[in-house]
Amino acid sequence: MSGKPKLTYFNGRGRMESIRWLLAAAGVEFEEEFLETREQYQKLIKDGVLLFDQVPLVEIDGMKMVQTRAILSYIAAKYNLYGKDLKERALIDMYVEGTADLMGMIITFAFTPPKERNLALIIERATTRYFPVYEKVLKQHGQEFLVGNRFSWADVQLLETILMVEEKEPTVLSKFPVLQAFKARISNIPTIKKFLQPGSQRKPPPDDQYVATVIEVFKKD
Ligand code: GTS
Repeated sequence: MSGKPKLTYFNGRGRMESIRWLLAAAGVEFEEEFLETREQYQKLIKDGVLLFDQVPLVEIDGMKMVQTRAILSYIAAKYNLYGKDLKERALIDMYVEGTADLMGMIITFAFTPPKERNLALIIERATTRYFPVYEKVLKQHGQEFLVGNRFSWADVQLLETILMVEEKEPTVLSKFPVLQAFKARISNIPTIKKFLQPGSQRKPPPDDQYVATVIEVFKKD
């Protein structure tokens, strides 16, 4: 074994993408195994690797971790991206859950029948519920990062979310000057800059092939 964390998931974003972002931001190299067939998934279950028969799976520090939130918290804590005390950690958790709620709307979008997709609702939630909060927080304390004047998981996940929403609506930050500056600043952190370059392990937006693979792997026998 190389000692690098090993990620098992589809060759696409889904729930694993925030984990890829966080590892990359922490400067941690990782390996990936892509789920492509139902047989692969069934073998993982048969081998007793998946605690709840679900992915994402991350093998790290001798553990076979599942549950996205648990994996992210572990990585954030291990690489000092989780605040200096419990109160900072609580703030980071709140900010992260806000972005996770917004990203969740986008992640399910590709799996929603075209006639039922509601892009306008995503943009409305981004611009009236979530982005105003982060704009205000950054403006009020005037610091570079969301929490404790120090780079954290909250910054990483906010940037990931901003870029995801911009893929749907490029002008979405037009009324958020502080977030525009935040985006430029965080994108320029060397580990993140590297992850944003072509050829990194960052995944593209979901396409039909990705959706078809996920449906095939989880189809009922
Ligand atoms: N709470 C879990 C987490 O956050 O990790 C949910 C994981 C989950 O539902 N994973 C899906 C799965 O394994 C795959 S995906 O939604 O990420 O594409 N589903 C199979 C099943 O039987 O639930």
